[in-house]
Amino acid sequence: MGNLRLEFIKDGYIKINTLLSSNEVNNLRTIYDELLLEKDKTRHLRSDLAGVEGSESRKIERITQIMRPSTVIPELLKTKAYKVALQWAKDLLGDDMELDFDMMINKAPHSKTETPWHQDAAYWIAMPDKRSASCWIALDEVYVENGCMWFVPKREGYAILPHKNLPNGGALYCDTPTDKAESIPLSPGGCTFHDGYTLHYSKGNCTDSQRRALILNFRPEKMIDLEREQGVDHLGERKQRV
Ligand SMILES: O=C(O)CCC(=O)C(=O)O
Repeated sequence: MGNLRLEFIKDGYIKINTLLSSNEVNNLRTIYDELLLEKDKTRHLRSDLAGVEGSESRKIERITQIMRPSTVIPELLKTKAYKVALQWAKDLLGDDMELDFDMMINKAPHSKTETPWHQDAAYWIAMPDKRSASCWIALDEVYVENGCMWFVPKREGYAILPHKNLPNGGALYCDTPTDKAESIPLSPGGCTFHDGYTLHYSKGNCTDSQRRALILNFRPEKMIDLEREQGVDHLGERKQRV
C-alpha cells in the first residue's frame, strides 16, 4: 500500500488489478443491467455524456451516465465494492474520507464516442480541502478499443484547466497536451483510483459488447457537508463549476 499511496499522490492515479472477485462482479452486473433497462426510475439521474443528437424521444444513448444509482437500488451500498473502495480511499487519503456519490458510465457497443479529456474538479464547487479519490471499477474486460481509462500523470498540483461543454448537453472537455497519457486496461473487478485534478479520457467503444464501469467518488466528510449545504447532491445531470 505504501508505494501505491505515494504513486497516487505523485501521479494522481493508480491501478489495482483485483478489487473484486468474479462473484462480486457478477452480482454488480445484474444490478447494473437492471438499472440500464429501468428508464423510468432512472430518468432524473440519467444523461448521455456524448450529448443528444436528434429529438429527445428518438435519442439513442451512446455514453449512458446514471448518477447516484444507489438511490434507486440501495442494496448497492451493501456490496463489497463500496466497502473495499472506501477502505482504499481512507488508506490513500485519510480516515475522514467518505462516499460522496456513485455513478455508472456505460459505453454501448459500437457507440464509438470518446469521453473527452477533463478533470473531475471542473464539475465541482470550489472546496478548501481538495482531497478526493474516484474509484473506477471495470465490470467488463476493458482495453483501448472498448474505452478503458487513460490518464496524464499529474504534475501541476491543484490547477483546473479551462473546460468547455460538448454541444447538446454533453460532457466537459479541455484541450491539453496528452503525449504522456497512459492507457489502463483492466480485467473485470479491477479498478483505478484517480484524484479530481487528474486529466483522464477514454476512447469510444468499437466492439460488439458494452463497456460497463461503476464509479465511486470519495472526499472528506466535511467537504461533503459543504456540498450539501450548497445544494450539491450529484443527483441528476452533472453541472459545471461556476
Ligand atoms: O468511463 C468513462 O469513460 C469516463 C469516466 C470518467 O470520466 C470519470 O470517472 O470521471
